[in-house]
Amino acid sequence: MADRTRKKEQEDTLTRERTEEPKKYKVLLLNDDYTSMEFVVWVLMNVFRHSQASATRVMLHIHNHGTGVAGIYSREVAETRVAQVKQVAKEAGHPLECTMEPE
Ligand code: TYC
Repeated sequence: MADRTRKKEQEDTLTRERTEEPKKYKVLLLNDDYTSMEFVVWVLMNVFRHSQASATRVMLHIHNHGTGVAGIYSREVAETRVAQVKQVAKEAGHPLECTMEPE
């Protein structure tokens, strides 16, 4: 392939990557045997802005299935939410775990 053609292809690729939607990340809460249901509902309402009904639904899903999605965000916001959950869980003395993964 001519060098010129290869260069053009590379530019096209770079342009396409720049115009793609930024990746979104799922923030997951993990079940455990010690964190109270009330605290998980509080986290879902106060960190992830769920209504009481939605927070209760998500908490019960995590309790029954082991994990569940608290919210979907840009990388930066997801990182901030994970850090917030870890901080409030630590302060409250709960072992609640929170992670993120690409959508
Ligand atoms: N399994 C916990 C209990 O029975 C409740 C719980 C739900 C804990 C969701 C963590 O992410 C969680 N008290």
